[in-house]
Amino acid sequence: MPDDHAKALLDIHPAVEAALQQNKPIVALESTIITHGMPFPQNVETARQVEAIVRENGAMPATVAVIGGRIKIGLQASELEWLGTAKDVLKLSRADLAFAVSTRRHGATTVAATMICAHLAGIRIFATGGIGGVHRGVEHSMDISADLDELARTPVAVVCAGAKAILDLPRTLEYLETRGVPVIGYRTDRFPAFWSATSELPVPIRLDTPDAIADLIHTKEALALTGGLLVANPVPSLDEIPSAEMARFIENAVEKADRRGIIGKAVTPFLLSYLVEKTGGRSLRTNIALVKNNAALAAQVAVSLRRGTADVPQTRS
Ligand code: PSU
Ligand code: MN
Repeated sequence: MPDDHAKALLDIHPAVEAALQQNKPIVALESTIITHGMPFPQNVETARQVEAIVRENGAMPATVAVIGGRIKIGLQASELEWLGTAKDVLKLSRADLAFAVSTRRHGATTVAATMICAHLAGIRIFATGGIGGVHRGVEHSMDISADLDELARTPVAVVCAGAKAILDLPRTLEYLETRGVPVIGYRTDRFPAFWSATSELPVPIRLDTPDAIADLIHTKEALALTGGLLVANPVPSLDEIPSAEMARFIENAVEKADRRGIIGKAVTPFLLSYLVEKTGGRSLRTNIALVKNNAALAAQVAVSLRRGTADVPQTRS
């Protein structure tokens, strides 16, 4: 639960507030995917559908964004629509959140910033598309998404479709291991690669049911292990673009970003929109399908979490 100082900076949507009061399942959703991850109008349509999917699976959606310096936990329909075309919306990670609030700006929250805001509001689970990670060429750029450190420090479970193969996936997994973040493959032994249901990389932990994931979350809390955890949920096979097919597009995109000198927080949005263009919209269809798939799983885990303390193994007497 937030302390009063933080709470004064949050606008919690009445429906979300009611769910919090009644201890009902809630799933946080990010907004960078709306403003910087997908083109209009698919961004708004998807955001609406994702909220509906969370509800259909028995949980309350809470899309997070900063509007006029207020941290919104749950958006009104009109706010969500506005975000879809608004200009001057900052991409907010941990480093930018206080600035956006103190200068009363608008901002969309990344995985890192959404985790921070969800935690302030008392929400324990969050669904997104893909997390940021260690970028290819990290030895030159030092580009490591703040999402990874956030997973290490903030106690929110993040459901994603793995990490995009525009990143250095082996190093992303190494970094998560170093920082002590449990990485769970949902019904898979291989780490999913966003548009592709699988990569070559083994996933450290496999779990096959929402209840098993909820049990792990309870157990981690019982052990006072701080930080979050990552659930990697493969895109449904009908919607995937196999990695061999995607590889060529990705090579081109990374090269192009490099040649244009694109750096910092502009890198991920550039790569995503370049790929939508080069795949003739196919990567966008896959992106939409995987976000929906993650919203459903996150809601199911949120429901399991609320079924009370699961059977955390007890000490034998
Ligand atoms: N994956 C997507 N679309 C996105 C992002 C990831 O398909 O918009 C966003 C997420 O908000 C993620 C962020 O947290 O990109 C990572 O950005 P960076 O690499 O700059 O940390
Ligand atoms: Mn970065």
